[in-house]
Amino acid sequence: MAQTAPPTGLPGSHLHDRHTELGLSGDDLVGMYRTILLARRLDQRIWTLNRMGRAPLVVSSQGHEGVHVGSAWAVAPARDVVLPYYRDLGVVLTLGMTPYDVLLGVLAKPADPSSGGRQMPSHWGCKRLGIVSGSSAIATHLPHAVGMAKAAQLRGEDEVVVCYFADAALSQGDFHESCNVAGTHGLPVVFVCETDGPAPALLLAPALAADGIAELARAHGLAGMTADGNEPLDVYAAAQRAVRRARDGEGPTLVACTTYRGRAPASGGDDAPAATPEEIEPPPDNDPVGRMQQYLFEQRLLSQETEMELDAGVEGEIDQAVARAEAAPEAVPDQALTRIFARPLGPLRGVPAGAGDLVVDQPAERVPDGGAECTILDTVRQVQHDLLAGDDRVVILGEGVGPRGGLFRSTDGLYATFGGDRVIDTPPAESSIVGIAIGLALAGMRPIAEIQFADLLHSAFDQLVNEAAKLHYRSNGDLEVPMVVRAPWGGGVHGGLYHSQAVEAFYAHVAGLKVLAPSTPADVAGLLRAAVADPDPVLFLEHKKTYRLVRGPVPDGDWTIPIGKAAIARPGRDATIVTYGLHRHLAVEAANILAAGGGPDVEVVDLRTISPLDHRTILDSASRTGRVLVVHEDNVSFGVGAEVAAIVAEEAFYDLDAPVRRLAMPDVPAMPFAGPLEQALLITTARIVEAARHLCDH
Ligand SMILES: Cc1ncc(C[n+]2csc(CCOP(=O)(O)OP(=O)(O)O)c2C)c(N)n1
Ligand SMILES: [Mg+2]
Repeated sequence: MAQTAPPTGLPGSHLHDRHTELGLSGDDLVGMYRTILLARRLDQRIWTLNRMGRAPLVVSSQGHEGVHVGSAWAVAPARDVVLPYYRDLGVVLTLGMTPYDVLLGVLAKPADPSSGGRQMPSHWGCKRLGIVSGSSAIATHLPHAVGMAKAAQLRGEDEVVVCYFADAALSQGDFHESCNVAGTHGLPVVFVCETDGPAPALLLAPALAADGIAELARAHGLAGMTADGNEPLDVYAAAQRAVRRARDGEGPTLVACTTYRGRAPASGGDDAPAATPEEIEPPPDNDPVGRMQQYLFEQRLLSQETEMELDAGVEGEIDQAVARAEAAPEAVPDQALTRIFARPLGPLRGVPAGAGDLVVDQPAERVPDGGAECTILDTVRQVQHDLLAGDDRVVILGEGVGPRGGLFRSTDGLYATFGGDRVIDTPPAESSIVGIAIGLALAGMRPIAEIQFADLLHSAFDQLVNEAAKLHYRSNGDLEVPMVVRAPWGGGVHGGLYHSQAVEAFYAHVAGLKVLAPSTPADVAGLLRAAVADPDPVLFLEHKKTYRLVRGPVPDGDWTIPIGKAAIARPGRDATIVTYGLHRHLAVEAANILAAGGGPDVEVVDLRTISPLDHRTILDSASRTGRVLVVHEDNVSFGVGAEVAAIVAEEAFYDLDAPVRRLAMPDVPAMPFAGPLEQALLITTARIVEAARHLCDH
């Protein structure tokens, strides 16, 4: 290789050979430099395409290349798992994505390996390369990294999970909740924080220096390291140590890297200038491209001539990638309607016939006869026991699920039988409970997360709605989230505002989630097994008033009940009550009272699954009886009743003899504690009798 005289005496110059100390060869160094240069040139090209009107959005990575390539060089691609931040072009190039892959994303082409054009550019993902799809939220992926690291720890694998984020994440609860669990469990995870000064949107918010960030990590039980992010070898040294610690079972590390923002963070209305010139322009010797180049010159690993050849090679590779990506086929509209569920259970509402994913109808298994009488609570416990015994991938996690056996005792005895690796006590932090379950599921486990009360699930709304529900869609079908979240719901137990809520409508609204609310011990058994076997995220709601009140036979065996199928709880001719949960039992009781008194013969449809809703059973019943009453204890407005009423009105209107009615809780915030106030809101058997009679009198 031709040699050039190295510049000497410059600030930041490297007179000693640092890379050999770090175990890097000359080829490694040239490779690192080429990747850094590729990231810079590709970013510059994407800006150019943007200014020419050929690329709709740039999420710039300029300035961050030293952090990206320096850290990702310490990762074993496709063996370790990486959860990048949206700015991490250099990370994904190091891991094996090509400029063509990147440009397919920039141009939102269907062949984009990250999301098939579903996400904005730079929301990276590629299962083949161990790159896990992220959202636009700044810290929701941290608990996923923790869950994936927990899976590696449980399996005894020496895989390391590396998770990137930046300063803004430090203010998020998910950061603190994730560090807390990573630290207390000693997980094989490396967090890399890219500090480039306050974001333009946050100019007034205090920023932490790298030392402060590392200190924060130490407080959570992680090792905290700092690195000069403009110095790729400094970053590599820290990342290599952190990865080695994780691989050797020594626990998690946070590497805080200081860098700078070379351009506006993204294109758009406010992309120039992003901040004051002092904030966006690096001091002359701070650019990681220049620093690495200087090091290579000094170490005689590169000459000006070979550097120019290398640069021309990079430009040529980008030219070709642009041409190929621009020529790649455009998305076709029907692609918007696919890959919502890994296992679609019915045609999706609003999707035209012939579009969308192929639905494979699940044949209903025959449920055996007989079986011991059990309560719902006994059933939940026994089925979880059997699932843990039958499948090593099943783990239970939640607050107090371990030796204490769960708040309602629904995991009683499971810790003693299966130990703390299978029945995992978590801190009282719902977002991380669900987020970690997502990570476990992404890593191929079958987590069952318990939330003490459905009312407390709201702090995990983000994880359920923005993450679990969208991962399959946003990864264009690359990823699945086979996770079950169990939560006791419902009122009538003097639980007050925060231990009584009906939450099903919030989640049933979300495409990508399956929401179950079974009401008999047999349905709980069959549907809990089906939920754990299902490749999609399932919210499994157990009405807490039924826990000890409702008893019924649970046949032996591991039969399942198909998700998305309602049951006729009581056949009838004159009217249909559509309901679920506790109110299935009250509705059957009401129907029996009416029949005994010579009144109408009322059919009761127990939905069992809220989403996907069993249209066929509802419409068949509505068409036969001509009258429909929906009963639920959730607020009357915007609830399941509204959806059922709309479907019946749209598709069975001419079979109706009366308008569809709803009997539901008035639109008050939640059930109050005082007995008379709670009584005022409860939907009782007597009220169902009255409402059904009124409907039949129409
Ligand atoms: C949960 C959440 N809140 C707010 C935002 C809006 N937002 C987009 S970028 C950004 C700042 C990010 O700053 P930083 O983490 O330092 O990353 P940088 O853009 O500097 O690389 C914010 C607050 C978001 N994406 N997610
Ligand atoms: Mg920043």
